[in-house]
Order: sequence, then structure tokens, then C-alpha cells
Amino acid sequence: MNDLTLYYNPTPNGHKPVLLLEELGVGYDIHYIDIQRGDQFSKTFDVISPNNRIPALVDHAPNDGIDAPVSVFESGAILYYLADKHGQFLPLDRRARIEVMQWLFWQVSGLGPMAGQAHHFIHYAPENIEYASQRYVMECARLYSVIDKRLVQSAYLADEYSIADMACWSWVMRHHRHQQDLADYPNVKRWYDTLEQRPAVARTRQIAEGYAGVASEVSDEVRQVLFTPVKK
Ligand SMILES: N[C@@H](CCC(=O)N[C@@H](CS)C(=O)NCC(=O)O)C(=O)O
Repeated sequence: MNDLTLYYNPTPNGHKPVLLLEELGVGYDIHYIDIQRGDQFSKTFDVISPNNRIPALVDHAPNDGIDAPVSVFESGAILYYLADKHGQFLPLDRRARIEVMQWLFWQVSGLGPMAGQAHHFIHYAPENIEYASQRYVMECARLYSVIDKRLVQSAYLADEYSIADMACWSWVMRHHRHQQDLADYPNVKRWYDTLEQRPAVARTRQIAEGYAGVASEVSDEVRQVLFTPVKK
């Protein structure tokens, strides 16, 4: 057993910690959470991830002088925890670090939720609500323009390749699902093509292929698990 256990499903938020772990080259075990079946609502997972979402991480050997595991939920917090612990992909210098953190926060509060809602209304909603899907597609377009503008000045979102790029890559890889064409964002396309050449990105894709993700068409049963407003 490795010191790190990643609670995972092959979704954009799930890819993020895999990519970082692959970049770091540290050992980890994957605990697959079948979100279509409702594993995220189990009592044991609720202790690790009170938001009932993947990903989550348990570090059984945090090496911080305290003899207890560290448990982390929220993809951004997991990226921060691992990058900070291993001293990679997150600079120590305060100005450089906040540059990474601002793009990481931008991703977890903006691109992820907006693209996620676009996916929902385009692909999963039981009825077509044009206003909702267009609202989220337009917001995705705005957000892609923001990073396109940033990537005119810099090869990466911060000065160097960092956890902010990893967080954004995992959603940009689904650009067609939120109806974005990378031809409209030449700098995002250049950045994306550069990241696609990284061996850790290829391994992340390969790992994802080994697990069943959320199907592009979901059954009523799965819709009930994933999209019912209140769970007891
Ligand atoms: N803000 C969270 C979002 C996590 C999230 O939405 N995870 C999705 C998969 S991408 C999930 O677990 N969905 C299960 C559900 O909706 O019940 C993060 O960044 O970790």
C-alpha cells in the first residue's frame, strides 16, 4: 500500500490530482468512487469528503510530526497540499506563489463550475433549456478569452508550468463538450498542445481509460443519483 490514497473517478476534477501525482512521480493508490452508483454518498466517503464529491486524498504519512493521516477534499486544495508538500509546481517566492494561486482559484471558482453547468444543460438536463445552456456556454467563452489574453504574455498561466495549468488542462480537454472551439483561442490552443506533449498528461489520460466514467447519455436511474437536489 502506498502512503497516498486518491478517491477518484475519471472526470475533469478527478484528472487534476492524477496529473500532479504523475508529474511528481510519487506512488499512490486509486480508490475508485462510482459516482453513477452513488458511492460518493457512503458513510465512509462522507467522512473524507463531506461535500460528497470526488476527488479526495488521504495522506497516511504526512511527515509533519503528527501521527495521524491528513485527509483533503476539493481538487484545488489537493493540488495545493501535494505541491506544497513536495515543493514542486508551486514556487516558494510569495509573488510567484500568488500568481499560481490566483489562476488556481480562478479555475476552481470559475472555469470548472461554468463548464460543469454547461455540460449539465447541454448533455444531461431532461429538457432543453436554451437560456441556461447558452448562458453557461457564453460564460465559458468569456473565461477562455481571459486565459487566451493571459497566454499572449506567458507560455503558462503563471510564469512557469504549475498546478494552475494542471487544473485548467483538465477542463480544457473537454472543450468540445462546452462548445468551445480552440481555433477561436490561438494562445489557449498553443498552451494546450504544449501540455498534451507531457508524458504525465498521456499517463493521466491512460489511467482514466481504465475506469468507467459518467456516460455521455445517462439513464433515469443515474440522473436520480447525480442530479437530485437533496440527498438524505
Ligand atoms: N469543487 C469540487 C467539485 C468536485 C466535483 O464536482 N466532482 C464531481 C465530479 S467532476 C462529483 O464528484 N460529482 C458527483 C456528484 O455530483 O454527485 C472540486 O473542485 O473538487
